[in-house]
Amino acid sequence: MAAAAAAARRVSCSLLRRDHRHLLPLLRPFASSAGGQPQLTVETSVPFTGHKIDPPSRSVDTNPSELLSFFREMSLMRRMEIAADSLYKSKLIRGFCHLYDGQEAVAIGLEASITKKDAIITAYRDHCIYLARGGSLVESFAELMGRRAGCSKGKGGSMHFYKKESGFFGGHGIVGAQVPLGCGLAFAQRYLKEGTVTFALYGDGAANQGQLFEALNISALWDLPVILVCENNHYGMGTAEWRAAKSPAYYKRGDYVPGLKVDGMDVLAVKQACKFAKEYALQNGPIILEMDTYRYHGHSMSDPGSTYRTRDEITGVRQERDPIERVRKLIVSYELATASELKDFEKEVRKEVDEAIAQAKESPMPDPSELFTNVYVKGFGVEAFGADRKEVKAVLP
Ligand SMILES: Cc1ncc(C[n+]2csc(CCOP(=O)(O)OP(=O)(O)O)c2C)c(N)n1
Ligand SMILES: [Mg+2]
Repeated sequence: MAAAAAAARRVSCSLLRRDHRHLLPLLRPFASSAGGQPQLTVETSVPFTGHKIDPPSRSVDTNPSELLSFFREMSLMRRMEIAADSLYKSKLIRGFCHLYDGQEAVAIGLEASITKKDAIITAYRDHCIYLARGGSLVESFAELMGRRAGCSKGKGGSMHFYKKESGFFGGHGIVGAQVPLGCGLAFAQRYLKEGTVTFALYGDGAANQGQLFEALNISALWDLPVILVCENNHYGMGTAEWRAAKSPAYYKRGDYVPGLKVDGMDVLAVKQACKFAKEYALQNGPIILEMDTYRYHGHSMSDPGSTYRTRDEITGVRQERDPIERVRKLIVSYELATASELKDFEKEVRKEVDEAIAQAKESPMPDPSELFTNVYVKGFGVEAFGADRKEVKAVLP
């Protein structure tokens, strides 16, 4: 971080290196330095496309420390997921495990536009959202390895990360089920007049489910402050979107509910869209954001991810649209840090992840009595039988 601070102090907006002049249409610095930091304005990679709404501006305000923190946080997420892959292969993580590498810009851009009083709820691809909400690496790895120090006490595993105090309501394994729950959270926010919103994230596969439309209908009818975020990574397990959806324009699928199509690989575009959506939802009710994104790993650890898509497709996205590389280019062309400083950054990140894994491994497995806590049964291990549920069998831990 010391390198980042030093780099940020060195920033001079008027100094775009000669060899980066070709980026001028993309980068439009202006000389304001309110708050001590130079303010930067960056154009999004592509324009937003609106459905029943005028889209926000493509010019996004940012500053050096934000860009550096985006780089750092996305690198941390990327490294965490790659390390989880290795831990899985060494059998230290078992069961379900869905990785988020490739999609990091959605988690980071969303977090940059809201507060911890706003709520987020997502499906099973949840590790990085948890991290973005302020969760720690140790809690994440401990949860993945089923240890006591995990964010769900080692009882949830990969799909059930949770951090209620920071407005993160999971981590859900049943495809689509989190969307009606998210609408319920928004109902509570409206009822309690909290002035906050809920972002309910779901995949392109989930986007075809009936429950989504039922929840959206009632949310629109009651003007609930909910933002439906479709993370369109273009596949639901091994099924390409065109095999599953008559209309893959998910931002339009709310019909009477407005929507916005966003480049989900561009963290600044995600930030701009989420800020816009929050303001809209507080005034008017639901809106849909379709994030055009991509997952580098297979669907889960049992899927190599290369039987239903070509290697060229994956390599092409990495080369052309990678969210970390995009921010790296911005940082270097603004001279906020050099390429070698960013490499040092990444080395620090790698060390941080390794240390967290070592610490998480020291945490013991949950006590067997935990089998009977936090389950929907009254009392420890008590089950009721019979038509009138009057026969009771108690199994003590
Ligand atoms: C109700 C239900 N049906 C099926 C499954 C099995 N399943 C798990 S993930 C998945 C694909 C979902 O794809 P998508 O919504 O695009 O999310 P992504 O994995 O791409 O993030 C399916 C069918 C499930 N968990 N729940
Ligand atoms: Mg998908």
